[in-house]
Amino acid sequence: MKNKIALEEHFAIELTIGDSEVYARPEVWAGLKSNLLDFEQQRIEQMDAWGTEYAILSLNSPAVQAIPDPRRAVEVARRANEVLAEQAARRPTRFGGFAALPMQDPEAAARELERCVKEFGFHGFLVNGFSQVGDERTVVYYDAPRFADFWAAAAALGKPFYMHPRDPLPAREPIYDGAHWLTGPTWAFAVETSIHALRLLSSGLFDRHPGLQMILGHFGEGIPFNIWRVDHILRKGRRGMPCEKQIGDYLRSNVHITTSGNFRTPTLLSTMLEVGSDRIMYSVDYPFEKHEDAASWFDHCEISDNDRLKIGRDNARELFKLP
Ligand code: GRE
Ligand code: ZN
Repeated sequence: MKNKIALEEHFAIELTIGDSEVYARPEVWAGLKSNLLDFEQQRIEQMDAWGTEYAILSLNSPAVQAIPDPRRAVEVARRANEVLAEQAARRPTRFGGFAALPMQDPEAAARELERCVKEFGFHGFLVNGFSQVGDERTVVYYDAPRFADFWAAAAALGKPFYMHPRDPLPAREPIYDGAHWLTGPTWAFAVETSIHALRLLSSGLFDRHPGLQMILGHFGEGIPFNIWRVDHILRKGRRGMPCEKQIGDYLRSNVHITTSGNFRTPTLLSTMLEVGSDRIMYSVDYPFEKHEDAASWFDHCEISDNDRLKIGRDNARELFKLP
């Protein structure tokens, strides 16, 4: 399929590139680094070769979220967003942007988001999970009361946000001791990200802002496959949960799910059965994943061409109001 739109495509700047090194074997790091820093060579060649017309780019992980000093987090976010804005302005038909935000300072994050949307035309923001604030061991999740005004400002802009993975802090996750191969994208990303997403979905955030839309990658980080059980348990007793509806109701009205890094037809079909094809969108997760792997699967998987067009392109066009 030509003219696909992809939404979880990453870049880095010199200030953040180091964060990605732990995720690469030494022999592939030079290539990954060069792919993250590049905007005009292999990034475009790969998009062209595998039929991605337009990519919404976002900063690598965890980057700004792992900078405990709020002033420094603000600085790095601004710098990254300016680099992205410049690249998107040079190729407006190929690149759009998601803002990186210094969630360590919710007021500054709201101001930066507004600047990115109004001045740079960004399509929303992407956060790499929780933020460390003040010191390396103190973390905040965004269902905390201190984010109330931030969410009101974000919802007023009418743009979606992407909840993207990061690893849990080692100090908080002895569960991975002696099994480090399960950290990162193998499994820990999905655990960390699905819990954060479930926190937001069950917090009442989407009752206060019914138009707010959250995007989850990797086929929803496991949530679609367990949503029946989550709600089944909570139907027996809500255990103090403050939201008004069942979590699956928000999943079907406030969440969009992408194919990033999870190129598998049974998984796609199951997600279509759970949330419908209107809420699924193509993504690659470049350069951590290959366009070739994503497209050679997606372009030929056994779904109707109607659904392929929706998932590959039209759902994103509609969500982001693209021409
Ligand atoms: C990502 O940001 O999507 C990512 C990483 C590291 C490894 C794999 C991956 O940051 O998909
Ligand atoms: Zn990613």
